[in-house]
Parts: sequence; C-alpha cells; structure tokens
Amino acid sequence: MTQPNYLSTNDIRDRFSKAMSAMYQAEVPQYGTLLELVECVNQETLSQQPELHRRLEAQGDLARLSVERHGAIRVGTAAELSMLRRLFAVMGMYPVGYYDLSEAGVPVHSTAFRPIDDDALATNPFRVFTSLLRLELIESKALRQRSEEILAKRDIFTPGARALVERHETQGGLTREEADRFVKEALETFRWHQDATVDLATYHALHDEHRLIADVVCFRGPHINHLTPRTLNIDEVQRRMAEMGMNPKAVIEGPPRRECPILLRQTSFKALEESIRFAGDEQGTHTARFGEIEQRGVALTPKGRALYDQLLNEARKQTVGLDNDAHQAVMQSVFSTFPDNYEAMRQEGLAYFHYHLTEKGQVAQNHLDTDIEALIEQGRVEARPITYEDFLPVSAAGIFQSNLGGKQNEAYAGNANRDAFEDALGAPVTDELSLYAERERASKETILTKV
Ligand code: OOG
Ligand code: NI
Repeated sequence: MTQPNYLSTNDIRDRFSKAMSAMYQAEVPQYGTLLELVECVNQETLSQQPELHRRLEAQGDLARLSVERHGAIRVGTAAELSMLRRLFAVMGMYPVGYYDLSEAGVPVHSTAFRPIDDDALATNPFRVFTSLLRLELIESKALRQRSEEILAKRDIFTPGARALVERHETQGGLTREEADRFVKEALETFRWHQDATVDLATYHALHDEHRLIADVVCFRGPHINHLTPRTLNIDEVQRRMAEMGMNPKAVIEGPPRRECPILLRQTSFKALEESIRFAGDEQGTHTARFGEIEQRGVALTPKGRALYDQLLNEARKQTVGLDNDAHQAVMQSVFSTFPDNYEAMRQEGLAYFHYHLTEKGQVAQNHLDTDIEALIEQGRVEARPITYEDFLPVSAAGIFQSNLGGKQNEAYAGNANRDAFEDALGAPVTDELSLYAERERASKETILTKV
C-alpha cells in the first residue's frame, strides 16, 4: 500500500515519461514531427473505424494512447543494470522478458522495464527496452580490458538520484516534492552528451569492433536512443514519413497488416549523424539516435506465438531484399493461415483475452450458469483482446541493425545466457507470457464471483 502522503508509482512514472518525452523532443526535433504525424493518423483512424474506437475506449486503451511511449537504452556493466532496476522500481517498472540479441549478431542481451498490473498499464504503460553490453563476447582482450577500465570510471547516476532511490526503498515511497526531484535527477541519466569521455582513436577502435560498443562505452551515460509512440495505422505513418522528410527504414518489422492485429509491428526512421567533441578537443561524429513507431495488437499464447514464429520463419526465406510493399505482400500470403478474427483466435487458444460482464450480464445476476462459454453465448460476458505489452527479438534485431549500419557479427550468435543477465540485474526477469495468462485467469475468476 502506498502511504497517503506518498505519490503513487503510477504518478511518478507518468511524470517521468512525460518529462522524458519533452527532453527528447527538445534534443531530436524530428521526434516532435513524428509525434504530430502519429497523432494525426490516430485521429483519422479512429474516425474511420468507429468499432475500433468503441473497443479501445471500452478497454481503456484510448486514454493511454496519447501518452504511450517506449524508449531504449544500453548500459555497460552489471552495476549499472542493477541500479537501473532499483531506479525503475521507484516508477513501478519491473524487468519483464529476456531477449537474446547475440542471435542477431548484436553483442547485448536485454529486458524491458515496464508496469505489470492492469491499472498501472491503463494509467501509463511506459516501457524501457534495456540492453546490457556483453564485453565477454568481444574477441580482442585488449579492447575488452580497455572498455572495462573506461566503464569502471563512470557513474551514470547523479548523487541525488541515488539518494532518492534509497529513500524510496527505506521509507516505501516518495513525497510529491521528492518525486519531483527524483524525476529531474533520474532524467539526467538518459540525457545526450555532446562530449565523449574518450579520444577519437579509442572511439574508432571500439567502433571498428561494433558500433554498439562505441555507443555504450564512450559516453558519460546511456542516452535514450529512441522514444516510440504507438500508432493505430503503421502502414499509413510509414508512407507519410518519407513525405515529411524522414528517412524510414526499408520494411515494417513483425506481422503483416490484419483486421485483428497481433503482437507488435514496428518501423523507424534512420539514425542521425551528430557531431561530438572527443577528449583532447578533437571533433568527430556519432550516429545513435533515431525515431520509431509501433502498432500493438493482441498478446499471443505459447501456441499462438509458436504459429507466429513458424510463419515468420517461412516468410523470411522469401522476403530477403524485398521492398516494403513486396515484403508485406509475401507476409500477408504466408500469414493467411493465422485466423484473422478474435473469436477464432480465442476458440483455438491462440491469443489472450480479458473477460468481463456486459451490461446484460451485470443486470442478470444470480443465475446458475458458471460456464464462461455459455455466458458468452447468452451475451452476458464479452472477451476483449489483451494488448501485447512486450517486444519481439527478431524485430528488435531488425531495429538495431537498421540503425547500426547493418553490421552484424555472426560470431556472437548462440550465446543466450539468461542466468548471467539475471545475475547482473540482481533479480529474476518475469516471464511475459505468465503475466498475460494470469490476467486472463483473474478476469475469469472475477466474473465467476459476480454471476
Ligand atoms: C533497442 C532496439 C529494440 C524495439 O523496439 O524492438 C527496440 C536499441 O536499439 O537499443 O527498441
Ligand atoms: Ni524500440
């Protein structure tokens, strides 16, 4: 229980995500343009699709849509990652899911810090995809040691942020005044720095191994590298991005366009080359920050996810080198075997649903039926798709690569190590599928106590 004089973790997260969005807008003006575009397309989509409007409103997705963002950061050490875990906990964000990017040739593994409860997600589902650099995968011992030395010298948190995290832990919350200070101090960790901590030669040596290593090691902190709004029509945003002077990545990642969207579709505009002052007053550039958009659909069960993975693999053999239109056409045809209708997905156990009483169901209490299917048939219970709140490793790899100049290193592959990640984090990551299953189960239980 939050004490009455403490601000709720939901409020702190909401304030922080808005402050982060304002900071990124000031840092990367194109992000502001992207927000406007997404807002405009969302309004158009809602007025063209009244049924979608009704459903999003009923399930509380409409209110959160305009604030919904995810960000991404990359850190260099276990100490940084575990301190981030404590910092995000102040905002009610917890590590969910393990993503192995070594498979895609990127030397990191990741989790997403995000809210978990229905209420928290409905208030503001702000998530941060957080990657830990895996220096152990770098072949050159000299480079590895040099990186470790550089990272050991930095503290990515302000003393004020550290003190407030501790205060939250010992007193069980933060007062309004403390929360305001916390938001300000915590934001510092994610700020962009035009000054690198190393000289240009060191930067180049690390960059030659992998651009990501340079991005993590050479700066004072884990600058937020993108902040992603949620759109209701990603194909339309992708089309208009080019018209508005943004340079979109070639294809939209994830499943194809459908009547009933599943999981997550994503695209981004390419990273910007920015000028950097290196140690010894040398000028250079670094490319890290980009813009991204996402469209979210229903969360899939293990069975649905297996079907998705199988179809994605089939399609990948046929989509190599295709432009977006051709890519989407192949995806559409391969995915035609994935039922595109919520009732079929529900009947076949492919997706998760939240069950709730309809108006009719609320009126007609105390009847004997305790069978959910019968109640649905009688119009007393409705099943709403649960929105997917997580990420997709193959899509994430595509996003990394399009912004890392396409360079990948196959030598990194086959190195999933969830135990090592959890050791560094100082806590286990929660399995994302168990969270959806639990929300579905709890919604059924609530109904059965009411009928
Ligand atoms: C993270 C890339 C992954 C997503 O939306 O899948 C990601 C990064 O580039 O640091 O953000
Ligand atoms: Ni992203």
